[in-house]
Amino acid sequence: MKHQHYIELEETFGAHNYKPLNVVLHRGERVWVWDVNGNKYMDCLSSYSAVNQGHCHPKIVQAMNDQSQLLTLTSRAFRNDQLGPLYEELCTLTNSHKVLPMNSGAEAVETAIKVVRKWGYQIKGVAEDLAEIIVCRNNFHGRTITIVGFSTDGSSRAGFGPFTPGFKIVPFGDAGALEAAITENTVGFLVEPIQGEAGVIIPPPGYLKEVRSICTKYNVALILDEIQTGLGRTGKMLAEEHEKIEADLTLVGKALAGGCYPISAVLSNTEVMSVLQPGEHGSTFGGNPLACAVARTALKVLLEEQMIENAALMGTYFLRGLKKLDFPLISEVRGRGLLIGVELLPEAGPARTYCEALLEAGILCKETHDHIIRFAPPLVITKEEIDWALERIESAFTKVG
Ligand code: IF1
Repeated sequence: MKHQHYIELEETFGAHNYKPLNVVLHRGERVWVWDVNGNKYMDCLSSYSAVNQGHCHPKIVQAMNDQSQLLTLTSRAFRNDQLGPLYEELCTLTNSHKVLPMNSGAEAVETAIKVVRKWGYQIKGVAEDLAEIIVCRNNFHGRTITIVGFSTDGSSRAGFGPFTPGFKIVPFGDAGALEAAITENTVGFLVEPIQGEAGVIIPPPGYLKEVRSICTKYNVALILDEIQTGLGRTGKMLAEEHEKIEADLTLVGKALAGGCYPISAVLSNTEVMSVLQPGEHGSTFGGNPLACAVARTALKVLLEEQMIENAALMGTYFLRGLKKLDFPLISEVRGRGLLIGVELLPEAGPARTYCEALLEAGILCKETHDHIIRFAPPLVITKEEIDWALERIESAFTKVG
């Protein structure tokens, strides 16, 4: 079928909730993807950090093949032989006590909201239905009604009201503002260690440490959304490690199964999750044996192939190379590990134009807002592949600029 025909099918029969670049992909391997005409591209988005281990990692695919011929779904009405081992391996890797498995990142966020509210009423003693959770301006935590209700991005909220009450918004990176917003009804603070969608916004050094001590001081559950920053993306297993803190609840998803299967999880290293009793929360596919088997291998290769260390090394190398680009229309290059944002000056024109030029040059990436381009390749990228990319980024930017 022709490239254009695939596009027409999507446009004709699909809801238009995305405006994708007009590349029709057919195959992926490590950092590379090929379109239906055999053209090769470097994937510098990694499906928003869900393909950290590289496309179609052979061991992860093998695990998926093997388990899919054994047992794919049991529901949680019964037990299976993959869930417990995943729990143990996840807790060991993240220094957690408990795991609650879900499927999408948004479901993990919603689960955390339910758990800290219940913890607030039962343990902290907040009056029924008065629990408050503080979030940050420019947050991105998913697309459910409750989550977009506390978004500050108009396009995420418009037309979807009415929204869930009980949320307060404070500026990101401002620990004083967080402390000032806490009341006797505050049960949690939900925050991304680095704001991905907002444009790879890195908080001031020490922010997360201050936030940790404020939450401890006022007995507020610190919920770190590591769905995008976690699992090696920033050069550590979890981004919280850069400031040597531990959240009360940590949310992971995306790369948890290496981009081969949807699975997310709420990790708790305090007793917050003990408030949940049987039958009070769940999901048909949550903790299914196929997801767990794939996730176990995805975590294993992340460690065995030292992808996290590689993300730190290659991230520093990529960042340095981008900072050296001789392109005056770049206002800032920032990032941690292989989560990098290139901010353009307003006069550079829309970032989408640069993404289209990069597509022509063989690089797939995505603009966030209209003036920031995110570069987040799989963590297996090599120095030579980064050099290949830097050359083409420079020529594509110059061509547009
Ligand atoms: C889309 C954005 C990124 C996330 C964080 C929770 C979730 C996400 C920090 C929800 C998901 C995805 C969603 C996807 C595009 C992408 C995205 F542009 F939307 F904002 F990465 F920045 N917490 N992010 O980044 O996880 O329910 O999607 O599994 O909605 O288009 P999910």
